[in-house]
Amino acid sequence: MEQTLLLIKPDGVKRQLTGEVLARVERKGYVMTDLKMVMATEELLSEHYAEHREKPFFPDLVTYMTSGPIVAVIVEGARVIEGIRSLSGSTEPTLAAPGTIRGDLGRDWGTGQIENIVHSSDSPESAAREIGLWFN
Ligand code: YYY
Ligand code: MG
Repeated sequence: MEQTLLLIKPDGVKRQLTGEVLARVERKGYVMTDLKMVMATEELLSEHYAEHREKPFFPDLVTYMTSGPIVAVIVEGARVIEGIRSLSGSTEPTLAAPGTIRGDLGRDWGTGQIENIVHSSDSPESAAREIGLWFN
């Protein structure tokens, strides 16, 4: 069965949205096969966000992602990679469709840094790589 990595980012954990996010995942019929709370390191984030390492927003992204604990979850189900991306919604909370996690719950604080509650793997290759990184 297909697996994907879901992260509830520090803003989601701080705002006590962990249960809300996981409830949506469970109601959709997906199964959590592993879950833990972790503090991310810059080294882990450099690997996780390898494609963004050279982007101008990367330092602020690291500050955001290390601002508190993250809940990391392996989610399993048929077409779960596409499914969790779809439940998550598009990157910017302001533009994410209502009904999605980011669209319903994401805030735009006007600070420049996008805080969008969740990360989800975007392809089978990313899912395998990211599950390996966060769960060894
Ligand atoms: O996959 P997804 O999380 O929807 O977006 P990406 O374009 O891969 O960016 C990863 C992560 O980086 C995004 O969730 C917030 C942050 N980010 C940012 O802070 N500023 C940007 N201009 C683009 C992305
Ligand atoms: Mg991405």
